[in-house]
Amino acid sequence: MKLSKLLISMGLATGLAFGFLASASAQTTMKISISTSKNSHQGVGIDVFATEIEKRTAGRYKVQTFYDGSLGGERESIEAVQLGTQELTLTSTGPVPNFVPETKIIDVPFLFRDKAHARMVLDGPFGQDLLTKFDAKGFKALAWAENGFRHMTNSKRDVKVPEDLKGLKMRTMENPVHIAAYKGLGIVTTPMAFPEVFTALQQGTVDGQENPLSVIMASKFDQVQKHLSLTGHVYSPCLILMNKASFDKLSAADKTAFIESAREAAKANRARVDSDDAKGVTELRAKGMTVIDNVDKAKFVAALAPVNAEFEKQFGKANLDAIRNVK
Ligand code: EAX
Repeated sequence: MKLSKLLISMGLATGLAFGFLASASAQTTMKISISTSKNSHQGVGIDVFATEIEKRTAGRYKVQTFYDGSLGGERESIEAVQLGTQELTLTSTGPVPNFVPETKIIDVPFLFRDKAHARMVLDGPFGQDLLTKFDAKGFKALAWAENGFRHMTNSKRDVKVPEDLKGLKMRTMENPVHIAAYKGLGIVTTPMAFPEVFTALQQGTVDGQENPLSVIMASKFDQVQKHLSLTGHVYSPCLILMNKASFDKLSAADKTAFIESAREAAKANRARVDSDDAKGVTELRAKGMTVIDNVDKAKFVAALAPVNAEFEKQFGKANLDAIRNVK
């Protein structure tokens, strides 16, 4: 072999070896988790996220999806994302005030008129500004998603008026705003991580819980709860959170890809919440639940007046009104 040929073939071999190494290390795998099942509004959200990320980064990033709280409950997942042992999670705002207290205001009951109002606030300047509050706490908040409006279920009785809630032992999220409000309604509050809820309802550790139709259906709470009241007492936002250091390492184009994928995920998630809301009552009745669908919300708002006065002090009446007045 002539020297020139030898050099060319050596060069080729090295090139191939480097090429191989480069492509082998070019794929980065990340984890994302949810507390509900694959066949749920959150499952749809993270599935779309994973597909979009692969597409938008030409396969350089791959997102592994974990359902049913298999990596832990929401608080644990948020902690894992903060520490970086897990890159991503889609979580409700339930446990979030313990990490980013500024989010508390959006967990105030009867703050949003309907889903369109909530989505407008969260996708608008107020919500987008709130996302930036996560930066200082080790997160990049990519986008808002949702669970929908929360309703009450229990195994004891139909809840038509606030008085019916008195003395009911209900599981709540680990959320200080919810807990204060539900106590104000006379509920015996039992904060608990979501993965424990089904068993707690089944064993009668608690009488009831509250969650949107999307969550009630995905988690088959109809198997362990008889009474559902469409109280719609609070909107339940979700967030797609990413470990800040993992996000900061991305190229500018990949950062955009991650944010846009999260927005696509939220779109799919919200569309599924809408379809769950549209068919939920019929489905849950068919599964044997008694559904009170004519709850007088004004009575619940009135019962919450003393707690609301506290919220106005804590969050500022002007701030609450600014959210209420978004049209
Ligand atoms: O995000 O804990 C809850 O009740 C949440 O709504 C549930 O984990 C879905």
